[in-house]
Amino acid sequence: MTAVPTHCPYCALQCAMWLHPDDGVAVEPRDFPTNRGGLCQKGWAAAELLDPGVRLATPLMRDRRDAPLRPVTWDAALDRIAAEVRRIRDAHGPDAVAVFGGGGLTNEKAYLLGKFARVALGTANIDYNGRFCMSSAAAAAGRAFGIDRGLPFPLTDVGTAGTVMLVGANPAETMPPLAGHLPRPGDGRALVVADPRSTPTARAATVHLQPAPGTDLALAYGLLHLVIARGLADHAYIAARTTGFEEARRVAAGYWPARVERITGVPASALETAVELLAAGRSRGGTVVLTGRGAEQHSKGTDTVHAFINLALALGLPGRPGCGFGSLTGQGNGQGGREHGQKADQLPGYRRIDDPGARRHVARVWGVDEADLPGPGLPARELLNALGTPGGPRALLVFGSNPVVSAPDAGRVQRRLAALDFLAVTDLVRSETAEHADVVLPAAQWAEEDGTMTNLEGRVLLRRRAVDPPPGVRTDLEIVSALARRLGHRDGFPADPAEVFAELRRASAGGVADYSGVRPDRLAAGEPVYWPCPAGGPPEGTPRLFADRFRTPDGRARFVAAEHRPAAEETDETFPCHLTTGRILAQYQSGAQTRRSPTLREAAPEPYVEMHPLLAERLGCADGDPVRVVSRRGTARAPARLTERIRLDTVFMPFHWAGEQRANLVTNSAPDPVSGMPEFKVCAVRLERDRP
Ligand SMILES: Nc1nc2c(c(=O)[nH]1)N[C@H]1C(S)=C(S)[C@@H](COP(=O)(O)OP(=O)(O)OC[C@H]3O[C@@H](n4cnc5c(=O)[nH]c(N)nc54)[C@H](O)[C@@H]3O)O[C@H]1N2
Ligand SMILES: Nc1nc2c(c(=O)[nH]1)N[C@H]1C(S)=C(S)[C@@H](COP(=O)(O)OP(=O)(O)OC[C@H]3O[C@@H](n4cnc5c(=O)[nH]c(N)nc54)[C@H](O)[C@@H]3O)O[C@H]1N2
Ligand code: SF4
Ligand SMILES: [Mo]
Repeated sequence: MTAVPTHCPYCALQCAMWLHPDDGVAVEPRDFPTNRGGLCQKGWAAAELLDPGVRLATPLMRDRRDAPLRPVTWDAALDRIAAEVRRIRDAHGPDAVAVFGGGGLTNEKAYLLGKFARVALGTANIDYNGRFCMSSAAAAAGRAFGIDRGLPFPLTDVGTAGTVMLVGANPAETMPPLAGHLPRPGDGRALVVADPRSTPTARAATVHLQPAPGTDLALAYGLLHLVIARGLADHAYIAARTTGFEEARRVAAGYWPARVERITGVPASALETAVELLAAGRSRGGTVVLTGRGAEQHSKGTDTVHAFINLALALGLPGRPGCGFGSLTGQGNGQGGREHGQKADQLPGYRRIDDPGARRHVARVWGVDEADLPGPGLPARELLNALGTPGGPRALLVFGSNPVVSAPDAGRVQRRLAALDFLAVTDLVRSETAEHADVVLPAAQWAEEDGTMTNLEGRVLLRRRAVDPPPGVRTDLEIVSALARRLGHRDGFPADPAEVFAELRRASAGGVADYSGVRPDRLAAGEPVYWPCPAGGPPEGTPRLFADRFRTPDGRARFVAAEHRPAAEETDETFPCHLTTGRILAQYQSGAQTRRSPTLREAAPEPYVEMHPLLAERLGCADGDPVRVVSRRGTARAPARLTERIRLDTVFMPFHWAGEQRANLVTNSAPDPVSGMPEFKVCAVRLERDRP
């Protein structure tokens, strides 16, 4: 077999690679506009997970909660799931069976899972881990621009911009090949980074703003204040293309530099430099403002993203050639996964499930009565918290997420899972969540099946089957299809990805995320296709949005103003320190996959608590000493790592490890009122020395 062109199984950059099936499935980087022939360590090591030795090879089941999981046949496992679903549905109604999906699933899987929940299970309760990822950015972009596409322009536009600002993003570790598009010292371009830590990304910056965690909202208004005060706002653009500026101006008036310095800790002089660079970039190839999870994973994440959109609008960036605002989508299919109906409030094509027109259209495509389609269900955090409670879901089917490690306040999530009558998990590996399940189904992987992914630019890509899945393993589509059949749906749930994609295109037609004109032959040829791509329009779809109008009803972008407010949990005498959490280069997410890769495990064997040496001195601990990070919710344990690259009042923990090393035993699930995003990025903790 010859080399197969495909894309990486991990993050939303979806770097292009060749797979050589005859050579032990060797990975070779492939040239592509996004990764330009680069891969990170995770991409290089991706094929290690195809090894049957580290993955699930057969369905597992237990008859009682205290019994061990043991191998069973597919028929036994699927029959058990169908029987439990029927029993629980008959006793407690269809909403008692819930589904939890993932932003790593292909478009076809996300689509079929959404349809399976609404049609085969009849439940309103389907949601997914993307709520923990892009929901604040999505909510703000939807309101401000009328459409949520993480980057409304190709990534190469970032590569030509004279000034790039990154707020709470660390692509040097989270998307290394993307960093190749960023300004570099000495190349005449400017990089502004806002991050409480001096990350590898921040160290390459022209200006590094180092705000206290959870103060970006004030930071954004401080910048807007200066833009207006210095006469750098683009008033012609504001008048012609936006609404709501006066309210944003009124709020910004209250954020003079000295006050912002008091709230954020960022010196007024640094704010001034940042504003000069942001304004000057406009005539030097463009200015681009990008947010990441550092700004978004807060109980005020949506207002914070709005505040940076306000800044971008005041500077006249969105829709101007070479300029713009965007948010860096994280999960492999974080973009497509939030468009095709695995969200509680959504139908395919980014339609709202409470919109009568949307219901009519999708019901027709699905061949069901629109009155039978459920309404909106519970979003991720509420869904997980309601499991096994009176009136809450009693059965949960998980596809492609590991919430025991990745959900906020994970100790509580673990207790909720234990309170369920029935839990089924479909995964590649025996994840920490699978350990809690009554039935575990082994799924095929990226290199073993075809499917489409939508990358962080809204570009639709084809991932191809390069090798056969091991015997005993089935694809997610085959699993959903088989379950639907057992629940009485002989038709409507095909296992063939091409068939599902054809139906997805019809279901999305006329929606915000319109894929109806996405031609499979273009995807197969590797030609660019960006949604929206309506049938009959240009075959490449829409690489750049907003040139003439925004997607709001009046065609104008909206300023949305809100005052700064403190984090949901502030530091005090008992919990005097901020904890923030995030990622490191060699591990991915809950670590379910990457902790099983020998190369990556060697590169990053264990978590750590990053802290300033002066803080460590106060604690009486040296580099490498075991410490406990204690919050109101729980305790995580890891060795101390001393570095002057973090603020004195803040410690950082990566969240990729399980058991007692889980950062999420400590984090706060306090939600953003608009997006439901939990406050992963700041809570109050105390540090204690641990016994070795
Ligand atoms: N290696 C690796 N790469 C990944 C992933 C992975 O798990 N591992 N996951 C993928 C996914 S799903 C995602 S969502 C992306 C995430 O990509 P990023 O957003 O780049 O990743 P994070 O490390 O979560 O957060 C970025 C930065 O926010 C900073 N930060 C923390 N609190 C605050 C704050 O209050 N304000 C500001 N301004 N900054 C703050 C942190 O110090 C951190 O450096 O990465 C993707 N790529
Ligand atoms: N403290 C803290 N917590 C966080 C964050 C943070 O910054 N700090 N970030 C949050 C963010 S941005 C995210 S995106 C979430 C991610 O949280 P999770 O979604 O839990 O992370 P993953 O490890 O990607 O989980 C995916 C699971 O699905 C499996 N899987 C992968 N591909 C497939 C497939 O095709 N089919 C099936 N059936 N299974 C598959 C993997 O083996 C893995 O077990 O974590 C969130 N949690
Ligand atoms: S940057 Fe993301 S897509 Fe690229 S190789 Fe690394 S994990 Fe894979
Ligand atoms: Mo994410």
